[in-house]
Amino acid sequence: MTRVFSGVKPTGHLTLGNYLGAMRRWAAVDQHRSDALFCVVDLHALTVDHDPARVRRLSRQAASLLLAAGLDPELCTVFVQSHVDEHARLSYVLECVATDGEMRRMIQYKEKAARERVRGGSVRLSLLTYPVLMAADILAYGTDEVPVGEDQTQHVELARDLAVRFNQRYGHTFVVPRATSPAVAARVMNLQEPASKMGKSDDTGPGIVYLLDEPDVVRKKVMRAVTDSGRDVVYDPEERAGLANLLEILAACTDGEPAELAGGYDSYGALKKDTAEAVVEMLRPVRERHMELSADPGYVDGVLREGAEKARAMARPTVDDAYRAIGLLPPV
Ligand code: AQP
Repeated sequence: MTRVFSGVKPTGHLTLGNYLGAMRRWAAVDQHRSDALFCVVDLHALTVDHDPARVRRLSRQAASLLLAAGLDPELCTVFVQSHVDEHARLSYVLECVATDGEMRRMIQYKEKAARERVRGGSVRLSLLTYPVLMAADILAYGTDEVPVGEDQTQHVELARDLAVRFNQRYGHTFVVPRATSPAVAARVMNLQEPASKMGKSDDTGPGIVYLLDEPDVVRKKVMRAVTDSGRDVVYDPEERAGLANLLEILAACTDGEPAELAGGYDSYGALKKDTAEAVVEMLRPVRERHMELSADPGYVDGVLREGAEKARAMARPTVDDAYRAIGLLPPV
């Protein structure tokens, strides 16, 4: 059976981008057709300036939202990265096959390091090595497929490269994974800055739809989305990015096709209204289930406890193999 692994990072409240680019597909497709693990990757949240209490709170909220989005612990494994030591154990070994040049070429590193510098902060070493830890997340489980939004495909490519290099140097140890992305809304853009990805740790709140936003807040954000001075509704991601983003969001919510949907509108206002309602309706059950789960923290704890046990048992043999293969003396 195909092994699938993916995760969300508790660096902020989860967004419509996280949902359309990744979580929705995990629940609707991946958990049903594969042996799947989904993880709150909390170690990755420590790579930028962070507040410990907030990371803990957001980790719990992200776990609850994964379940609220439809992940079923009977079908898949849901857990928190830091509860499974194998991720950090394997990461070190993979650092010994990765190069600093590879790390410095990562687009997300360049963008996030630049942002940290603008804010006057220093860049944590862990931000540079973050893609290696992500490779460890993936390779520890013998993962075949990594369903991610487009922004993460470069990191999955790196995981592939490291797996191939390790196998060539030290003998076959890792399955070589591949990224998969949705056909529509693989990169949801910020509603206020359509040239930038909708990112949960960005500062432009009005451009970001959070999964837990009240319906009226969602409506307001979508109605105020930046478009352009044109009048006709056409799907042109290159020239009319804001409009294209709205059409992609509507298409993703209604299982439609952006260019076809464009033909049905003669004003931006009508498109925005329908998009807002489609988003509100899509998120309604997620918010409701999240509220129910918030009232039952013992249930979420139980899922995470069992998930970590299962994940540990799955990861340990591969990580032990990697330790042996690279030349470390097994415990005596
Ligand atoms: N805007 C997006 N469009 C489509 N997919 C997206 N994803 C994130 N943003 C978008 C996908 O959601 C999954 C979980 O993402 P993550 O938590 O690992 O964080 P990220 O990729 O770094 O994105 P964020 O939300 O913007 O976080 P910050 O701001 O902290 O960097 C991934 O599969 C991702 O592709």
